[in-house]
Amino acid sequence: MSSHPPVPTVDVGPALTDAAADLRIAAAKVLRANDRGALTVAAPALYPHQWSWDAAFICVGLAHLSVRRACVELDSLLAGQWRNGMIPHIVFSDDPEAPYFPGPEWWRAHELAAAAPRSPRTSGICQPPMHAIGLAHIVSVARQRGGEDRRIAEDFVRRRWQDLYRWHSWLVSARRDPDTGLLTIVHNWESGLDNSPRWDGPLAAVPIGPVPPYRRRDIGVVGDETQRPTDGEYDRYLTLVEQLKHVGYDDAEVARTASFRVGDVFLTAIFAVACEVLASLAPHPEVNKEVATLARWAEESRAAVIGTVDSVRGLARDWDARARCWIASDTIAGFAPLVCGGLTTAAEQQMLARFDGPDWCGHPQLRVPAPPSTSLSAPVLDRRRYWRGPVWPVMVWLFGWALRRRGFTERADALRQAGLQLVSDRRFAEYYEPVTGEPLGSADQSWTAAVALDWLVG
Ligand code: 9WN
Repeated sequence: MSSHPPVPTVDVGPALTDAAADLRIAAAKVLRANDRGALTVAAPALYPHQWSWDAAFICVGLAHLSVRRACVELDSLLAGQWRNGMIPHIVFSDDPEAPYFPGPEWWRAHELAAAAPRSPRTSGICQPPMHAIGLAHIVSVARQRGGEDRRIAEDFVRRRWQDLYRWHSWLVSARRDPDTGLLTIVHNWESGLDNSPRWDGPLAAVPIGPVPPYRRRDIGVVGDETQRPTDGEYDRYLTLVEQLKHVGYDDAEVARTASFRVGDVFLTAIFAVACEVLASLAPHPEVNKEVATLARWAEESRAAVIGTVDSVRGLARDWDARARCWIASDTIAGFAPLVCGGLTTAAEQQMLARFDGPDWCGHPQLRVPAPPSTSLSAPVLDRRRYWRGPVWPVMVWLFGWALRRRGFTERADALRQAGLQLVSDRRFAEYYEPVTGEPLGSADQSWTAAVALDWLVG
């Protein structure tokens, strides 16, 4: 038995209970407090800049507060888009009081990369392409509201659709692995699931150094190193950044020289569904050719994801392109096909049964029935450490969204309920201990508040 108090039930029936209404107000307050005018920081102390996939999730919540402000969020992110189409994983705010390591002076992308903008400063890698999905939410809220909101959102789509298309196009041209059809990441930070056990093998093969002396900031902010990646891992993360800097972040050189090159099945699944969503947002018939291309990329990427499923364990796998081997792991990424679809009905039922089963959402020790980042039955489980065990509300939202989209309404409702119970402590933590429900990592994390808001409004 856990020593923590029982999780309060948040009734999300048609009329909001007082608890749900209070939670909604608290979530909106976090988004407002983290708003720096034109961008929302991912978290006030730990991540005081704009992150790429965070911004997309943040729009899902922001749209409910202000369609106009949600569009501004994506405009700010796209101001950092590189000339080659890449949306960088961090767009740094110009606030000198916003410390983060590694910051712009470490990445030096504006000096070293021919494709990077001089301003705003950015990092030199990417993150999963959630943006079309965030934009679709803005459009859907705006269409329900009509009037000025609808006009703002539709105008945004007309102005920015091609930029999102260029981003998808870059992922295919610079990152698609010809052997597997998966999109390749060249740094584990690009996955967004930074220290997932999925990357243990490929990272172990990265020779450390040379790396200039550095001091981590994250541990001081979080105050508990058991919740963050280890120093050994950070040495490798920064080694990889040095390698990218060494070749001026040039796509072809990076592909040739990077000592971490992995086909990321989860990112590819997000890409597949994001291509479909982006196609559905096409602003006018002049982009029909691009729409057809998006449909093809969606189909090819979905097939690539399905092609990774391990027939014995029943989960999707990543591909280590350097070692030329599959990476099997008991992590949430194994359920990538539930995000993008494409399994046969029988195979999908089996995967859903696994998702609901005792190693995952149905594990008897789980605080709430939501998928942890790593299975509670896996030997590598580390219940407090970042992507090695905790439950991330934002992932619960993503699976709920994807399942609802494909007609699994009951499951999506159950995930929404579980997610709401998790965040009912009003801490809006970055992640939660899966057994005790203790809030971990950063407090007042913007994307947690954003998905909570969407659960409460949606
Ligand atoms: C490195 C901002 C980001 C998320 C990532 C999450 C974490 C950064 C860090 O925070 O990563 O990008 O410093 O740990 O892993 O998914 O986008 O919230």
